[in-house]
Amino acid sequence: MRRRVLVALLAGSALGGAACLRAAEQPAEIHISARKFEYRPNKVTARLGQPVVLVLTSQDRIHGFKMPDFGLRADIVPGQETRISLTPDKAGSFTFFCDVFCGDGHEDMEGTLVVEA
Ligand SMILES: [Cu+2]
Repeated sequence: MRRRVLVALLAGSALGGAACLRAAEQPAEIHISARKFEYRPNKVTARLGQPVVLVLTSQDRIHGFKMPDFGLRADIVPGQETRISLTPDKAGSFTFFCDVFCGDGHEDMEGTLVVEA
């Protein structure tokens, strides 16, 4: 019984379909896809004090993800998932942006995390 649940979870993860299998105590995943010169979605929402995992992927090349308000930064590499755990400890709107130069338009590559109280 226990083994069957584990197998189902592993299969779900491999397919990227973990959302429907998510156990209540696990942090919500926020998926963000990067490409020149945007994030999709470019506005995501979390709740104050509720753990989330940012799951970042790239469709074309290496991009960056930097969110100074929470001291976060990571590379987003094509073919990989970059997972960043975050438990927002303040409410408001916080900007994240690309800090790996990716061409003309790089400066406009940004998004917003809204943390609701
Ligand atoms: Cu860039």
